[in-house]
Amino acid sequence: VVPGGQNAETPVKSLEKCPETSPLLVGPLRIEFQDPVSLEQIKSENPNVQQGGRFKPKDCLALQKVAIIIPFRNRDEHLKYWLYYLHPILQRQQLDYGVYVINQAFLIIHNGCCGGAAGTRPLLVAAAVNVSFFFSSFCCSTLCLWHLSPPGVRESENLQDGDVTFNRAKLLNVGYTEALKEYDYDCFVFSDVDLIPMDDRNTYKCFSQPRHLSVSMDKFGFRLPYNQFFGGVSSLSKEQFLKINGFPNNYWGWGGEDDDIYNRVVSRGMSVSRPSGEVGKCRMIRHNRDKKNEPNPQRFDRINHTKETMNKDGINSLSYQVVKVEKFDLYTKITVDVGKP
Ligand code: BGN
Repeated sequence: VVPGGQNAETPVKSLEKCPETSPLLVGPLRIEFQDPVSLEQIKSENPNVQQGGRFKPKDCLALQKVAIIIPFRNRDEHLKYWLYYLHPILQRQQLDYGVYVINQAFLIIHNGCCGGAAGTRPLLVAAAVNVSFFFSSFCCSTLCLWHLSPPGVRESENLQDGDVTFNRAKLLNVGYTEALKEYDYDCFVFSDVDLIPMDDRNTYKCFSQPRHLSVSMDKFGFRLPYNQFFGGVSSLSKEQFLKINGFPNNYWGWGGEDDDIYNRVVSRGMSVSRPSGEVGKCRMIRHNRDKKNEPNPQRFDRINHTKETMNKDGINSLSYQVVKVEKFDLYTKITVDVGKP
């Protein structure tokens, strides 16, 4: 017993840092999308993943705290494959991580189809987020997102995904913001839901420069489609993300937002880091073009003006409404209304 009454014999159990390269990695992986996978199966194969899709290694202190942000709408089949393949990989990579699926919805109260909902009365949207708002007869579109039967009670099963144009980059900004409310993440990996790495040495972490991870996609013949390509999967530390004022909020529809992000990175004097073409191989799950994600005709003009717009459009101008936060076994789903063009 040392002076002061503290017991010097009590071993202080402090975890050692995990090694720079995880000893658990296996290298190339077989990735295929033939056989369906079920959430139950994924759950039982990943017993150490905690609620909300969280994990940290037991035997060492992870080098980075990584939030994985997935912009999402209507792709549950893809999400299952993503969870099936990525959870084992991310655990082998010895990361302290959480998976955040940012689901784009749109709040419209449709009086016509929400029988008995005429007049003005408060509608409580998810008590958890403490948002309430009023509706009256002002909005009437083809869309009924919230179907009211008992007054003031939302029937979430009537939630539709919205007839509004997709906004990938804004969803990524939302993911960054929401993940930080939950944990002190220092690294953010932004991943499309349909991209699966084919080699676990492609570590989903941050580097001294913003990183592009999906460098050799099967869709592009396992090559970069062009040198400035920054789409698919990328990672930025909190610091790097803030240095570029986050991502643009005004790219509605398909294309260009990743080029804008690339422009931001370069214009702030950073460069893009990449794994080798071998380690960076990945597969994309084939799919038809989504509805309401048509190529954005403004993208050509927008990416020509990143330098002028990036200071006022980004994480500093982000506004959205959280509709609900759901903690599932394998991921956290955050449904948001990001508005419309
Ligand atoms: C590019 C798109 C990217 C997309 C890649 C790969 C644009 C901007 C105008 C040139 N960029 O052409 O957003 O990730 O293709 O599909 O359309």
